[in-house]
Amino acid sequence: MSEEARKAYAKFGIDTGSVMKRLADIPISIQVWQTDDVIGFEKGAGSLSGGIQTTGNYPGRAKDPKEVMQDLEKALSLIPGKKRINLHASYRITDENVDRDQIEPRHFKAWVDFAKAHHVGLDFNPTFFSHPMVKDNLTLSSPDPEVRAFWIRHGKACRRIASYFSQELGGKTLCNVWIPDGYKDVPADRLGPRMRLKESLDQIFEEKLPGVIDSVESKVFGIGLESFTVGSNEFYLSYASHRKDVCVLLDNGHFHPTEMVSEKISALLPFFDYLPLHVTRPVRWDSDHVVRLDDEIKEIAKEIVRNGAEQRVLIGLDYFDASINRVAALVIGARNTQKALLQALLEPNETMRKMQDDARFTQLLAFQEDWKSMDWGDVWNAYCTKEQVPVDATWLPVVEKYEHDILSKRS
Ligand code: RNT
Ligand code: ZN
Repeated sequence: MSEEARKAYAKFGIDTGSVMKRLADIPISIQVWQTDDVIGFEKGAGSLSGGIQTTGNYPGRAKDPKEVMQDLEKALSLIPGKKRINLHASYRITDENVDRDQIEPRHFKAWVDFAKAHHVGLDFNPTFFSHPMVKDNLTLSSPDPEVRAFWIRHGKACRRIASYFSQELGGKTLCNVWIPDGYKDVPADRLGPRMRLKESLDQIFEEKLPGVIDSVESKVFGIGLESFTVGSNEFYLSYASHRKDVCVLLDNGHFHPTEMVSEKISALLPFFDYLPLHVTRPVRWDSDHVVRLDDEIKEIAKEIVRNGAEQRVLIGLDYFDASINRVAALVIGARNTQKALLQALLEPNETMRKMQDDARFTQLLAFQEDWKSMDWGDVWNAYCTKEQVPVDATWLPVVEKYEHDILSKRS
């Protein structure tokens, strides 16, 4: 790093060395599903359902565990700092013909081996979509008791697998429940489905399991399910506050376009030990574009860092773009998230908080704006070098070579 950059920050009491250490310690959970367009490894898997969609047909999609792991390895080698891998139940690796309600830890042993080899933690998600037992777009809220029972068994099985990950790898594993349940058109009964969802969740969360952080993820609508979502924000917030041992996950693609998840973080931190996030970029809808270094990600990062919540807000990426190189997509979104965190760590947060408390708002505005042209890019490249990953503008050729040698040869 240039001496000028170091000095410029030191002048405001910011030690770039300790900032880099803090940044390296913030885990980013990398979504396995970006590598294969959310298809997974189940027999007959192929089409994504549940109101979510990948669009694009870029060549080189990973099609089996070997290819997915190969792509993840490449991405991990280009992303600095602490990483985790975020799995879905549909990514189990086994020759056994087990359905989702029968899965066990051993079906995920290969992932534990992968995680150990790459010194990463694992997070987990039950898969409540792309399956014949999703009946009329419903799972845990279905009026059919058999459908509900199937998905309750699945939820329970997944929490045990999450607990196994934590036992094997140390630390805690997030197990996040997202269901697609909803209606395309105006329902005649809104309470019935929500009461059934509540009861189903109660059963799923009944067993106390060590090492698991349980969360529930709301959304506004899905494609084909525009009029009603059973698991809305208010529903899950109430559910989680009521129970205390479950937290809510905020996906920043799951709110109305003028609502900001950055604004919600400080509203939840006083009440929950953990606040998991799905970091994504919605374009006009929950489109899950690759995370750019835009204003909202910067604001989210500030809310995490200046509240000292780097180990309480659990950052997971959740986007899936099939129209560009998928390894590059992972790298770009992860590095942008980290750049936002770095910028936040480099801000003189205490000085600005004091300005606010003293009602020195002119000073604060001037300071916030001037701060935008500080030379954080210099610190970023120094950080990448320290972490032994390529600096900006040098990682892409690595991915291009990988595309040429490996991805372009995939059928
Ligand atoms: C869907 C949710 C959910 C999924 C992943 C694949 O709208 O965001 O989190 O994207 O679980
Ligand atoms: Zn999500």
